[in-house]
Amino acid sequence: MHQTMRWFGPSDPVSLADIRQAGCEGVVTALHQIPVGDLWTIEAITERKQMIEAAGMTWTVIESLPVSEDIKKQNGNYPLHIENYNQSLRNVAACGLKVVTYNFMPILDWLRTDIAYTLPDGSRALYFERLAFIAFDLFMLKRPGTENDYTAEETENAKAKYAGMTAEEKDKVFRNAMLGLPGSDDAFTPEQVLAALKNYAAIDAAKLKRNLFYFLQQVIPVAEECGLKMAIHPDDPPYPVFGLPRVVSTEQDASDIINAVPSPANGLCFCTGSFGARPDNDILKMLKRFGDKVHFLHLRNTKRDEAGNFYEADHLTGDTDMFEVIREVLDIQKRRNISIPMRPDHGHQMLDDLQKKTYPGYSAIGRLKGLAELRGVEYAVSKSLFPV
Ligand code: DNO
Repeated sequence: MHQTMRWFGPSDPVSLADIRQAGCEGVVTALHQIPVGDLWTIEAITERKQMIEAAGMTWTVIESLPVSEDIKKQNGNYPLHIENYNQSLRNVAACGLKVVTYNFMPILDWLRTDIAYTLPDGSRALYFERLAFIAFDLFMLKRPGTENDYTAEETENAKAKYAGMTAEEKDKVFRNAMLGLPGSDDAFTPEQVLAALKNYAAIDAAKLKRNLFYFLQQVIPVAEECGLKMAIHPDDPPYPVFGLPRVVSTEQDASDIINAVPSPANGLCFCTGSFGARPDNDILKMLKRFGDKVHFLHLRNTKRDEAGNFYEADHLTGDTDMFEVIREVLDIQKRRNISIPMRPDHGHQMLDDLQKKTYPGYSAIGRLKGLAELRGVEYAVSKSLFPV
């Protein structure tokens, strides 16, 4: 696997030098300073690329070239945004980049209720507690129309949960649920979220999927023409939240997307952590089925419980058998004769990370530990199964 780490750009407290010392050959980043929907110019791309190369690495994957809300809803400025998207694709290809990640989650990207959940060893992880989330939705966001989304029992339990929470706990859940997009320090406000939700009132899962397919029909031919691979990232968590449809959550979704526009350019960012938060996603089966369409790998593990909660476990423990995943990836690589870019997605906050403010999930030492463990498994599997 081609080992990389995500870098949020010059303002990231984890530097390119840190990433290099972690043993990465490549960097995954985006031009976070450019507003969603605007054009990525050759100058801006080149400037970032040179920065990475000066640190001794390559810019392997763009994560993300974000898709605007107008494109997802197919209203407002969406024709212009698609035009800009296609020109940005041509520009990144002209600069020598090869893989572009994006997602199609409405309004919010990933969502957690606790970004500093203390594990028994004292390190901290990201956590999604279903009841805390429902309590937030019902009693803090006060979203209209929640009746259909939760059972009477869930509502009762959330009421009790909310009543038992201290002001500090409520504040923490509130801040975490309203966190902005990865790479941004701007949190959403409940007013913004409620207003944005209204715009999705008429968009159900079938409509959102049609909008996604339309987007693919517009951009995949351009990506194919300029030799780029598009890698869609799954929903996180992989089911509807706030009554919003989510259409990149299951094996069926992945297969629908791939079949919507058959092309070598139309593929997946296979995130074992996001798909894996859902018990009916059989990660290994999906990896086997979609192996030829995996353009980028996020390797991460989650531990679920029966109540619908999950936390981010160590990379090698949790519900996904990482040994089997890596063994399968090495098979795929051999068959396709490529080295698939991967990054250790997220990491715990541990040791010096605990003293440092980094983007949630993107601490230096925790991710280095994850990467080192994954690298060890890869080394052992490749030595034993594919001796040269
Ligand atoms: C979270 C990330 C996602 C991912 C986007 C891709 O840590 O894996 O935010 O970058 O969804 O567009």
